[in-house]
Amino acid sequence: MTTTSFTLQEIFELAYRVMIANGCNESNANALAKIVQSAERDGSHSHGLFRMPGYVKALRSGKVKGDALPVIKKITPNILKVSGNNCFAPLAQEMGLKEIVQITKKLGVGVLSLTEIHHFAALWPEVEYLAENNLVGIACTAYMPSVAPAGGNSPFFGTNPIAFAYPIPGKNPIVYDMATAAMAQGEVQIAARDGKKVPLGTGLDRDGQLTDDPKKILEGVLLPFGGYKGSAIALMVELLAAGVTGENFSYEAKENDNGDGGPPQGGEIIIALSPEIIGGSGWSEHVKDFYSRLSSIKGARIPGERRHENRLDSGPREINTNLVNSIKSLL
Ligand code: PYC
Repeated sequence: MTTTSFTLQEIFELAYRVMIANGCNESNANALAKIVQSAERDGSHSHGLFRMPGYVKALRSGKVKGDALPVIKKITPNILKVSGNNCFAPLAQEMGLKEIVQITKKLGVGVLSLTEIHHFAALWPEVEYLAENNLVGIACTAYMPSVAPAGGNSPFFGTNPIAFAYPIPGKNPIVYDMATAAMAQGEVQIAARDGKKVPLGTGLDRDGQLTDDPKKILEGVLLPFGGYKGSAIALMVELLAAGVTGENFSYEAKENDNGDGGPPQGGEIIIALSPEIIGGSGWSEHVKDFYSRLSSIKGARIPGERRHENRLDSGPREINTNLVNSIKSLL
């Protein structure tokens, strides 16, 4: 694979310029370009520049409004609803998160319901922001059907990612963000592009047979991670992100989508909790002890650690040259 070096600033500028060239106003372009830049900075390639062609398709078809102004409404003292008016998710998140932090610090629990948004990015930025403010964050969103429910072999669930973050005083927060599919669809697409195999169990071909060929899985169906347990979590994500918010279930998102290849309209739910208010002031010592016992286990994986390590490198990132050329052609 041929790559091209890009500084983090150049990554931001490329994403920003492409968004502006395709009809975004400054606030939408800025929010989206920041998300793309942070994905590349942290090594989350399937959610960074790789998503740009899909974002542009959604703007060019008119499905996403590049000048959308999300509207915030307080439903109760600690439930906020942000109607995105068909913006890409990052601007609606940016607006809602600032306010839900203040609410949760006062009331202990905050719920942010995002509707009429188009989410195609990673979810860790939203929960990590909460943890940086000493709050616990949980977020999930549904997508279009690509994952079979356990026992079935036709798509019903989206990749339905769920993210969680917990503040650890004096350390980076614990943060995870995982598709409830055995592998995020973007990673399967990257493996197909790069001619790599994926682990058996990732998905089925169109005849319902297990395969390690990502191209055949993209024609067939992904499987949930962990069999019926992952399937149950994918189901929970549908019910929280679509059932609770009143937005599209994955099958509705597909039925209502124009098929342009960009992210469909959907919802996201973000739940914030204050350990200080709920657990009392001893929470920080308690969780520090938990963290030090966990991290003393040789080889134990701490979710979010790899991304935080990648972040220490402020140097250029290597980006697939074909991808760079296809993004530049969108200017
Ligand atoms: O990573 O599959 C994904 C995803 C769907 C919606 C937002 N991110």
